[in-house]
Amino acid sequence: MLSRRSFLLSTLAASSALPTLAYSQGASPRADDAPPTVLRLERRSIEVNGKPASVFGIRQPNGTFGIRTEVGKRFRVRVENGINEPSLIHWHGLTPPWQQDGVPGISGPPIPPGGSADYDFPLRFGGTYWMHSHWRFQEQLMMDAPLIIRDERDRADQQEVIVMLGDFSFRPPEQIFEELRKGDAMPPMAGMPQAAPAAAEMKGMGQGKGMMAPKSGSMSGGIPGMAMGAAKPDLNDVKYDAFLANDRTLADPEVVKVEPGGRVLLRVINSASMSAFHVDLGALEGELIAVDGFRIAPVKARRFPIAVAQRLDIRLAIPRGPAAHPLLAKLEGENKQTGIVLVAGGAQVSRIPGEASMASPALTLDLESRLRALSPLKPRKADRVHVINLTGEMMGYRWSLNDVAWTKDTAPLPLAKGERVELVLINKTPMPHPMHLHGHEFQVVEIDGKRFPGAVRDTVLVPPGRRVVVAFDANNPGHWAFHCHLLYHMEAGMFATFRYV
Ligand SMILES: [Cu+2]
Repeated sequence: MLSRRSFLLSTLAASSALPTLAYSQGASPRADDAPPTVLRLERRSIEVNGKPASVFGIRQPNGTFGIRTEVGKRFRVRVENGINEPSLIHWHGLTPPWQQDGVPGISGPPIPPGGSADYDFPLRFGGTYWMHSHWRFQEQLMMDAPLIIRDERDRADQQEVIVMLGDFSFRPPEQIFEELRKGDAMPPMAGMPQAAPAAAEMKGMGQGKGMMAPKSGSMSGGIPGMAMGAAKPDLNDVKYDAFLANDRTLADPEVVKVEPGGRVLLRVINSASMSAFHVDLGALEGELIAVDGFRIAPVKARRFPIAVAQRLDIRLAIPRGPAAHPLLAKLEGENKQTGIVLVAGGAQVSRIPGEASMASPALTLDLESRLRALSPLKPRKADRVHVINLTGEMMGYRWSLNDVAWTKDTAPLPLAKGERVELVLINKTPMPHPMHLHGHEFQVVEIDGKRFPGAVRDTVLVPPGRRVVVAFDANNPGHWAFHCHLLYHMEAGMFATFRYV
């Protein structure tokens, strides 16, 4: 553990921005500063499927989950670790000095039980972000919260509604990971006795229309060397007990009162550990105005894909007249769903089943290829290109980048300050991987050989067999993580770092 003094010294050496980060037990803020916003890491109890569940939470002393602040302000936060294990919180999508990025062993040490850490850096952009633990499997146990930075898109006549999506299991995450490694939780494969009912189920699902079989029917995954083009994507490694929207299932969903004829800014955060969804607005048409916090040319639709760790800002116009408007999130490849209900004018809320009549398709890049950034990167030739193959297999649950499963001894990928960098992400596996870069926003500039000025964002989905190129400017020197945001893939080693000073 670094002392406060040595940490400040190393921070000062690395940055001229004078951040006041201090990882030490009981450190107090500088006397000349206003008190920072306190975020407490805590244990809490929720009810899932009628049973109590012990999970984590990140709350201010007044009970607010996470933080809402404004662009242009500084992010002045003290994290207090109130749980009986180490933790460290990552500010997903923000661009802090690297020592404040919250990745244990890369940005700095974890906060010990009873300890605290102070953060102070400028907020460069508005938008919908989130925070989550980067320590072991704490994210699976809901050590996460919204991080909203208000800007001009927030209007006085518009109601903000936040939806945090999650996947929940009563099994401890360590056990889930163990089962994945041993193959206990693997899908039944062709030739195995369990495969028969699964195959029958798949046949009953109707072919074509891009409909994907549920995981139990997916026999392609886990077969190494299988031809990518012919294989159905292998989805949903983990069998979850429930899918949550703001901590609740559809058996008892959150009901939000809205004004008939009013406007809503819906901020959807996919904080699930392993699960991608389609956000289904039902009869309402939504206007997608930002992805991962960054503005895009608006896209109108009733259904939007959201991969793990991504965010969607969607404007809704609530119809006049009393009505209940369910906002659902449908698990890709299966018929499971979760969601909340907007109620205008005291309408009755009828029960929504947790299972839809039809399975949802797998996420595609159809929307991604149509997105256009409102503020794209300046066009520029890449100074450096990293080709990063997404590699691995279900067998033994081995996941890697360029066939290297990351360890502390893995050398960082090189780049240099001031460079335009392009990452060529090629998915060689039968599973989709949502890839996240820390400390920088990137722009999607190519899909399967077609160049276009796509969305600026921080997490991009690379489906099986696809090639996605993202570009970013190396403008935030430090040591940064780049990884698949599927929690158990990351833990298995689908992770790399970039280092430049
Ligand atoms: Cu992955």
